[in-house]
Amino acid sequence: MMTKRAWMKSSDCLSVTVLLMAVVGIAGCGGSSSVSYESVRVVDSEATGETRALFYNLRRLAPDHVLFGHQDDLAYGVDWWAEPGRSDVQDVAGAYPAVFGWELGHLENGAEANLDSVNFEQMKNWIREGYEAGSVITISWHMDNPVTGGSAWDRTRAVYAILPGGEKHELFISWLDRFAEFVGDLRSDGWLLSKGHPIPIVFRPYHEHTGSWFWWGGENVTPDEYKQLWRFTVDYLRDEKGLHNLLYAYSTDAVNTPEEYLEHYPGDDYVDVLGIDDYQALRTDSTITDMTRRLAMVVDLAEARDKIAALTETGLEGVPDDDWWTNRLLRAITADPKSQRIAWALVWRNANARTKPGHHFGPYAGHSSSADFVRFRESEIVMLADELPGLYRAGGK
Ligand code: BMA
Repeated sequence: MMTKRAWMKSSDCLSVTVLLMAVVGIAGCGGSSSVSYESVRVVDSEATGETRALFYNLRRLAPDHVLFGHQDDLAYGVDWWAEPGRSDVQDVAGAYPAVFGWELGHLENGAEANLDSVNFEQMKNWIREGYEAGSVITISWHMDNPVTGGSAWDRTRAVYAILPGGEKHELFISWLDRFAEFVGDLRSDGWLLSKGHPIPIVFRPYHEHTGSWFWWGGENVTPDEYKQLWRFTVDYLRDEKGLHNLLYAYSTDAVNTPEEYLEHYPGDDYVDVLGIDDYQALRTDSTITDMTRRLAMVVDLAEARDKIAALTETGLEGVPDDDWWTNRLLRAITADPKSQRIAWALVWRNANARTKPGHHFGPYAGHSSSADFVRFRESEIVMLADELPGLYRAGGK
């Protein structure tokens, strides 16, 4: 197994060999990999170099490393709001998360802020900041119900209505247009050589569709409607809007069999990341084995398709155990050599205590699990932003 240290060493040599590798097509700096940059295939055959490099590097890292992610990390924490440069994860562990999750709910309505009051213009800046820190950016979207105007949790059937020919199709197109406009503004402003290039985004729409709590999931949609919605979304964003900086992540809720996992799967041509959201398993010693089993299943499904597996959402509200990070999350991930091959694990947001007290899934300074979070981050396999190799560099070793 390549250790964290060995990886960083080999990544240092990227800068001096990447040109050579590109010219003569050889692997440099030792180490072995079953993945080559040239063989990487993503949903978008015209994906930008940075986007392809991200996919390639995540695949290369996944066998030995798990990138730690946190939702809304730069926007607010349990006792602060929009303080430049601040992050609860950094407060505790001295570094930013390696994955930043962001949420677009209410963008579809032309709102200035999302459903959790995060201003969209500020969000764009935080996305740029996270990218310049070298981390992965992933976006979810709790979009309102297009039929009723209710929230994402309004279970009124709606997917049939937004498909081509449906009475809300034009409305839905206007939502995707707003998405494209938002993503179009996400450009790098810091790197001298490629200033202005589009920031790669892992887009994770219509998540947790195996449950019935959103209008796009469970009893509220047929598998066929869901697949059509997914494929339409990808085709439209890629081919009509010309977005070539997206990787597409499919994520179910906690399911136990490949059949359940794949019931709504739109096909290998439409998915880059096979994700799973799993919150319930991390409560007790006896249930964490369920998560290990589920992660191993997703890794199997992903690797059979040359895709990436990820724990796209997890956590336990309030982080009730002082050793939760090492004794629950890390244990669940590392209990099996297969489950450990996920590329990242993202915990949900640290809601501001004034708006939603106790609703935090990450650590924060002064919380009783903070010392354990530091132990967690010191583990050989866990990576925060300060340990990442250049994820966006072609050839990426
Ligand atoms: C949920 C909760 C909600 C939030 C939503 C979208 O799980 O955190 O409070 O509005 O995610 O971020």
